[in-house]
Amino acid sequence: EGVGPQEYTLVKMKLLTPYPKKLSSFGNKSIFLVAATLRPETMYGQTNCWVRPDMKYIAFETKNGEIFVCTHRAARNMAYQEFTKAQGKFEVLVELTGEDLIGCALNSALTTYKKIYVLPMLTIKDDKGTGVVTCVPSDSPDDYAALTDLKKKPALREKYNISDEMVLPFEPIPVVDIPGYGNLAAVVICEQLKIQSQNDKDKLLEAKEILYTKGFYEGIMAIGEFKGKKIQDIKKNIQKNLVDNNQAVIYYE
Ligand code: A2H
Repeated sequence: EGVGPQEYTLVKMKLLTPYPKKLSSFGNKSIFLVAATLRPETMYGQTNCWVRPDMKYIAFETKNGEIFVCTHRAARNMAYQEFTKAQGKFEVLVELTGEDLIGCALNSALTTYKKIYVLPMLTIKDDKGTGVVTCVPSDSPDDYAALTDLKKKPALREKYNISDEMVLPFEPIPVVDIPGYGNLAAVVICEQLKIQSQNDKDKLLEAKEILYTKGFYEGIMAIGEFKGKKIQDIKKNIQKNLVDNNQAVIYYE
């Protein structure tokens, strides 16, 4: 980790109705699960949203009248970054756990999948980002490993009441071409390192380090309006387009 604050892109994943019980009081307000990412250029490859089943989340209202769902910690940080009406202030409208959100349907920007689902990831940290993570299995080894766990283990799906339709149809989408790894780099590296599950901590760390640097310095877009361009040159453009279209916001911590 460097000095100074880390910039994240918060992707606004729009919850579809009917809202789950705990959020039903919001009626026709827009509700977003806000996912912190360092890789906005990979959003074309989102297959689902991750939350941690046992972790606590809250809902609060932004100054634009939208409802954001994230950890209490992230909401407080956002309140100091002009997300709310009064500096540093926000009201906890609802408290819920990841488990309350699992199985909900969402729309997210750029991805080819029209409707994606909230699924459990057991390794989400409570002291980083928003506690909501968007899944891009083509480019994130953690995401590919966690999605593969759910696909391979019917008992894990059953435990969280996840139907096959929420998981099995969602395949990694080629988004970034990395010389030597191809356009599904996370899949390739998980196979090369023989990563068995989302709990393979050391190997996942190694996989992430390799891909993160390579992806940035050598990656080329394989999809979308910047297809054929280097990631380095267009990462900021994709982030800006998302923000300008009200599909993402910038957040620091
Ligand atoms: B990244 P850093 Cl395609 N717990 O987004 C665990 N992981 C979290 C998290 C949390 N609380 N909050 C965010 N993250 C993930 C995309 C992506 C990411 C790709 C490739 C690599 C990658 C799609 N998931 O991250 O510790 C989010 O996943 C590799 C590091 O702040 C976020 O970016 O450096 C990244 O980790 C932030 O991690």
